[in-house]
Amino acid sequence: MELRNKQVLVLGAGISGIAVAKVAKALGAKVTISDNKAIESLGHIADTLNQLGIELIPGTQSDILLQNMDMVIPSPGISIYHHLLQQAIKQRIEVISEVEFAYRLTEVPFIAITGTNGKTTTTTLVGEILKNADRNIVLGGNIGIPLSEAVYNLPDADFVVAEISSFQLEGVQQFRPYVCAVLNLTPDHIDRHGNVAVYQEMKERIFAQQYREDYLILNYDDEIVRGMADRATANVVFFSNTHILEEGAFLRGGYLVLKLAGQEEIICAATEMGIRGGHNVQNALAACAIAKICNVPTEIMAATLRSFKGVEHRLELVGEQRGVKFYNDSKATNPESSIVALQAFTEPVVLIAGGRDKGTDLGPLMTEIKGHVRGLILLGEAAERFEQAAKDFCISEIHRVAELKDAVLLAARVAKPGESVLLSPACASYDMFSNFEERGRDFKRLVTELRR
Ligand code: UMA
Repeated sequence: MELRNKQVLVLGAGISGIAVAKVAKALGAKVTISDNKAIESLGHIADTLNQLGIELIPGTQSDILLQNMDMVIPSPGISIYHHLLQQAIKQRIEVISEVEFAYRLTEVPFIAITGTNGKTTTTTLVGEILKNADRNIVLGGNIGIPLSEAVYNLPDADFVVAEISSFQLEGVQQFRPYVCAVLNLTPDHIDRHGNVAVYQEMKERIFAQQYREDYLILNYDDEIVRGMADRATANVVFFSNTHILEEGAFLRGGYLVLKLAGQEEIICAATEMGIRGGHNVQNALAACAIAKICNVPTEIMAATLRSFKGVEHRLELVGEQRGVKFYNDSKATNPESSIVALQAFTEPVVLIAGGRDKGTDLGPLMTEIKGHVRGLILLGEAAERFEQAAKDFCISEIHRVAELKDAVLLAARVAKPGESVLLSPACASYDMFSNFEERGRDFKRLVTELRR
């Protein structure tokens, strides 16, 4: 990508914006970064950017910022309907996402993973399998590592393994992954995209530019995702943990099986896997289908599935107290994630839920809670609505607490040996924490303090 003497405007000085600004600068562009926060809250960032020769403009994001710009790169958190981006499009200034920028930086083939849930686990697992097979990889994207910087720093990689969100897909044009996967699709981020149809449209952009020689991995068990095959140009490989497929990755008699080009291989038993739950079997099947396309031997997939203990804040086992296991699933920021988490438990669960309410239908979650949960502890802005919904479903043991600390202490008191305590909020964290990571770390600290 030729950027010398080009004027680039980056919108948002979060981790994505700062990374892409640095790379654009290194490629010879004149870079301006604008953030709607006041300068006082950008202090340390301002110093760093200043040292790099990147101009930071804090505060109001008005059309004047577009003057003389050749390209605008919005951060993923900024909607394409932002007035400045709409104005840029009107003025025929190129608007691309940081992922599109990263894609244009390299010839290295992309493996891109999207879906409503399971993206981070699957992306990490694919990365682990490829690393164990001695492939040199770049890992990044929505997982928290800006892709542009990661790609720029490792130009000789064998693969770029990227977790991709619907936000990032709003601004892609040429983005063409060699292999991509859509894990599942349930309503999420409706506040951003307006409706489920647009959310799905954004997700489908992940495969829109693929060629016939590329691969698209789709969840056969998810009707909407299965239907995406009708719009695919690439080779479609399905995965399923409920159907024995003629071709693809599937579960048969408790074993993960790969069958591609008529050749069948058994990977391992689902019970041997280091991560629990049917949803993780699906994630593992998707990861193995991807690994197979990258020519990884089955034994390496199996060994990785046995040793892989999951990702922080996703059904993460924190510890055990008097026969009660504590799990941190702070990443579950919507009801669907909490439903799949609950389905991973065979023992009764004391569930800690609540946070910033996304206003989604609570019926399916309450049905799951009724089946798996012995005690429900609610906190945060959503507590009242959750409590009402739980009462409507005749859930008997409901507690309300003010702080996460109270929730952990109460959970430790009410859980019986052999049961598990699960933090799986089904809500965003922003009412009480900066992000889900902070909420998860706080939970882990509180659980550790129980021992004292
Ligand atoms: N800002 C503006 N103008 C606005 C709105 C925001 O200037 O109108 C500024 C804010 O003041 C802030 C910056 O933009 O300084 C924040 O940008 P951002 O929200 O894009 O955050 P980043 O720190 O750059 O993180 C982004 C992703 N964030 C989002 O998609 C919201 C991270 O995904 C991602 O890990 C990171 O880039 C690296 O690629 C997080 C996320 O919540 C984990 N993703 C969503 C999810 O998983 O549900 C999609």
